[in-house]
Amino acid sequence: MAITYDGTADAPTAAGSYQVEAVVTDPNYTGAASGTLVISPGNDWDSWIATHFTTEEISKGLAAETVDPDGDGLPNLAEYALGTDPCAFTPPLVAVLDENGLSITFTRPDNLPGLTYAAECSEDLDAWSPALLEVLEEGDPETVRARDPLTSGDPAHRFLRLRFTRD
Ligand SMILES: [Ca+2]
Repeated sequence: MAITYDGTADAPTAAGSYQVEAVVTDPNYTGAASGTLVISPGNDWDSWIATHFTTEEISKGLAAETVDPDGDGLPNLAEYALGTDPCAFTPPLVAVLDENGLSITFTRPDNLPGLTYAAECSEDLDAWSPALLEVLEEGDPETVRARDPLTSGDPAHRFLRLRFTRD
């Protein structure tokens, strides 16, 4: 049996779509089959980096967690956490003030491995305390809201931020 993937005998490992041909090579039998092999990219950090950055960009440090190559204010780890493109401008997240407090609503890919989301609020950008993080709508992506109910401190001077941490 001879099996080829896009015409070569080497089985692919990178994400993509490959034409597979299988041909019986036994002199006493004949047969052939073909199909398409689809390898989907994983959703872990390393797969995400490999999907969005070239080897050269990675070696230049453009794929590091805290770097922001598209200059949109979201470092790469935040782009990964939010499921956005690290090489194209993403509109900033907007905080909304209403009768329930200060909130930021965002979407995120479901079940990114090894990633923790947290929300924190502050009056002075120095001391931060935990804020509520609630899933509004499950799915992939799912919709999540970070909320500071403004039940303590000075509601006129409040800051709300999202924190993403990788194991
Ligand atoms: Ca960015």
